[in-house]
Amino acid sequence: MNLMNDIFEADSEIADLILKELKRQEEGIELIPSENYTYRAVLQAVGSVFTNKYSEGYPKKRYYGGNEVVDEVEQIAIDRAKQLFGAEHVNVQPYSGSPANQAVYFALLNLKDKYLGFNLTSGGHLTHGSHVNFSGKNYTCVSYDVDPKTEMLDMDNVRKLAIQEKPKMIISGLTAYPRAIDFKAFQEICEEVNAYQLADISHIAGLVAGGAHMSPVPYADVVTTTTHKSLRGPRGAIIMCKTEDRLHDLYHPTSKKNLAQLIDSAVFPGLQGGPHDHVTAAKAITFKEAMKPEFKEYAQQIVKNAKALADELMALDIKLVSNGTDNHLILIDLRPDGLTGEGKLIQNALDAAGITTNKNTVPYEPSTPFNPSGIRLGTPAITSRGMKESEMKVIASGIARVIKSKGDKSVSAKVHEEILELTKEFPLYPGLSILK
Ligand code: DSN
Repeated sequence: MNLMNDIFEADSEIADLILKELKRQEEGIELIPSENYTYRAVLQAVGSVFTNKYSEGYPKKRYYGGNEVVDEVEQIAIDRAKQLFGAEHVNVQPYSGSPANQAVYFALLNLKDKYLGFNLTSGGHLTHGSHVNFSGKNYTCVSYDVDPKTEMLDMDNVRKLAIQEKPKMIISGLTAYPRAIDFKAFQEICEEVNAYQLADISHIAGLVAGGAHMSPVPYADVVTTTTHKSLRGPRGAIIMCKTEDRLHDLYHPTSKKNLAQLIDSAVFPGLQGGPHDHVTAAKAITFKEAMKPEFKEYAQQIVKNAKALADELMALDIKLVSNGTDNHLILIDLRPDGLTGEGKLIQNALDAAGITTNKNTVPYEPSTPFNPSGIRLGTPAITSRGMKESEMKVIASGIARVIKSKGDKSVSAKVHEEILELTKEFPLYPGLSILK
């Protein structure tokens, strides 16, 4: 059964656009590090009848009838996530990464409370304290940054800042930082200054699940992750946490709730209404896939591909932030090529070459976030397509030529021909007929 067969009859305009997007995804090289190609089973679960149901509450504690099947699905998703990550407690209901982080703030902080977050322009996320986001408007964020010379995090500096500022929470995690994060060192600092650690592993969850990056789960009080990035699942998120509140007597002395209960009640009824049960079913499928031995190989290959792509780019005289990568992510610094503030120009030129990336700030960005000096790349999606080190050479060559040409249209057109040849060898969803 293909639940999507009816789209043509219901709305041929949208059906055509789905086909057009499939073609774009199939013919291009997807290098946005937060994107991926999910499993066919996940696509189908998201299109399933679970979208019809309302289930406010938690398994066996619902506010609507008819939830006996949803209860089974949600409990399976919880149990699998616990097993996959070794977590004590998991909430699988957050709609996406930002609401998941918002729920943690809501559970642990009072308005205006102080916390430390990673500077957005150097690799943190919008929800880690940006002044335009709830995290910067409602709470007092003090940002830590990378070392200006190495462009890497220096844990001694984070520790000094934590001792000076006495935050209630420290966020570890990244969206544009190409290096490994030492979650154990973050936890030691948190314990020294009586702060909670919130580890946001949205980008690296697949690497953590596959053993290709240190897991924060044994250390951090709370861990959030989206499920659709390197983990390859549906759009959504989960929150993992310890059961006990290590800082209960200090910060929640009158509360009868432990940490797990604080988090659950912040998600529902604190912030969200009915969970997206169709997405919960897809999350359960994703966690099952991620427990297979093949997923370990996949996670290792993401990192191998990122290293191969980084090495090849550097061999072609492209400057990378921190001169390399430890994870799935690469940040190109365009400034040595005379392209300060021209990230948008290069993103567009790469789009014309069939290579999808995103413009991004570099540490201590001299231009603006809308016209930044960097390009962010990542390997989860191309690794899902089966590409390996030899394909990274072809892709690096195309990227380097586009950058060195400073966005010359004829260079992008030539690279596009090569990309079309390459992607033909790696069909996306082989055999899938999305529409009749
Ligand atoms: N938009 C995601 C990213 O690209 O990193 C984070 O929310």
